[in-house]
Amino acid sequence: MKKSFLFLFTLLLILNLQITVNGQPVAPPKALGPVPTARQLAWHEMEQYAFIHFTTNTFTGKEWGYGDESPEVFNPSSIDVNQWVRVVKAAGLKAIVLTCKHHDGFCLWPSKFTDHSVKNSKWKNGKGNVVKMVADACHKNGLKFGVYLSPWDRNRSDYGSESYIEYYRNQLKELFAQYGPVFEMWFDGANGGDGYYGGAKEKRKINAASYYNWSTTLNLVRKMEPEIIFFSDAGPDIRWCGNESGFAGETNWATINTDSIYAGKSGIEKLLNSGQEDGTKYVPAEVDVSIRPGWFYHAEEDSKVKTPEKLFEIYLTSVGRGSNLILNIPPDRRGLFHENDVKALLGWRKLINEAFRTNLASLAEVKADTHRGNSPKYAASNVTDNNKESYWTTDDELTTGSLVIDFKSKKTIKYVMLQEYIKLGQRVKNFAISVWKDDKWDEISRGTTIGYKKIVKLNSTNTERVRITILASKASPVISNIGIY
Ligand code: FUL
Repeated sequence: MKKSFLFLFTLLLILNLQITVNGQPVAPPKALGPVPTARQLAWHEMEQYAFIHFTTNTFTGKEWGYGDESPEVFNPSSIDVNQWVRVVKAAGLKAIVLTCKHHDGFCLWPSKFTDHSVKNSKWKNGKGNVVKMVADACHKNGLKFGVYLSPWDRNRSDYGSESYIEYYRNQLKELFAQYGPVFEMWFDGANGGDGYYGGAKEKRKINAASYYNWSTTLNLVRKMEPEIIFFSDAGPDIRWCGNESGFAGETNWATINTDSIYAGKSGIEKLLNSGQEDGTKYVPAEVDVSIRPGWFYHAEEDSKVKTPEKLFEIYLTSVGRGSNLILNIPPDRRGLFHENDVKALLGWRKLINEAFRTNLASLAEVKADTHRGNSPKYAASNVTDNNKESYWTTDDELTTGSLVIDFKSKKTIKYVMLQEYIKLGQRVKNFAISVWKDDKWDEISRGTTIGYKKIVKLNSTNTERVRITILASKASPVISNIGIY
């Protein structure tokens, strides 16, 4: 009994010494707001997932159905959602967000609030339900499931009036009650104007800032699914990256002032792409892009599937810039991912695996010019300890600092990966990467923001030492992870 008490006492003393200086604990840096919520942190860690666009457009060849399509045209000949799930997982994607209803208004589940759905299609004699199939297959196979329900509806006669908002909310209730858990809800900002609208065939203009009364709708969904992540141009949880070509800004702040930004507002693309250094809300960007030129499957685009190399480049400009990537893969008229898309996805995964197979930093010695309070709790070695909760940081007065990663022998390096400990807020404004060459430091790259993750592609270099210098930061830099490949 006595012995074990002594052991415990000694252990506590050692632990205490490690985080104290002169008996005083060295306090961590204060959070620099705005900071991510727990659900935003969990979302960051997903990094990449699939988008699936599937509706009558797949069978009519359109991108935006007018809303007058007969439900009968929806008739996949040999749908296999397990193939979707297998390929999505093999590609390293963590979830599927499905277009349960696109702008044409056709519903992939037999909604009781409309006849414009799978229940009036030829497919499975109207007994099929794509949403259920996909949600079940995701949940059974360890993928998360997300919902896209287009606010703009070119089929509904009451689009533009109050009753449509009721309809839209009823459908959300239906979806969340039956097919959850749902990790992300995608609110599309498109409001193109003209449509079928129950036969009216006219142009309708809504006020995107007020018509949908989003706060009521989001509260309703949040009550059903507290951990949901809401995507829209302006958040509230994650924002659009401002383009559909696959890149977040090289400077990419997760923070932004959302007060005057709302879904459908034009002219905000640049702002969404870079975020704002002094933004008042934490709303990181999501990069949405399709593996093909269109969002829906068109046979004539079979030869235009993005190559593994192009997808790898997109990976670097999305995940490698602290955003998440939502990569669209549209099923064909059989209801399968086309062979060309499958090949591209698997080739892409191979490129990622090869590029990031060996982290040279994990076995290297890491030293910093300074660390907070001289406490080992904030030492340089924390950036390679594989623990996302530990970090290197400096005293509060400092907003610069450098870390040297020493391999002890020459290595060929191609990528540097950096991560800030964003629980304390995004901070770094500028950094530089140097390598030891001819007995001195040679700067080979400069960057701006880091955030959740930054991957820097280098011209392949041979060196035994790499130096990461934080040149400017909003407050003491807090770096949790460094990888060198
Ligand atoms: C856009 C839509 O108009 C496209 O059809 C597609 O759904 C894309 C993801 O969002 O705003």
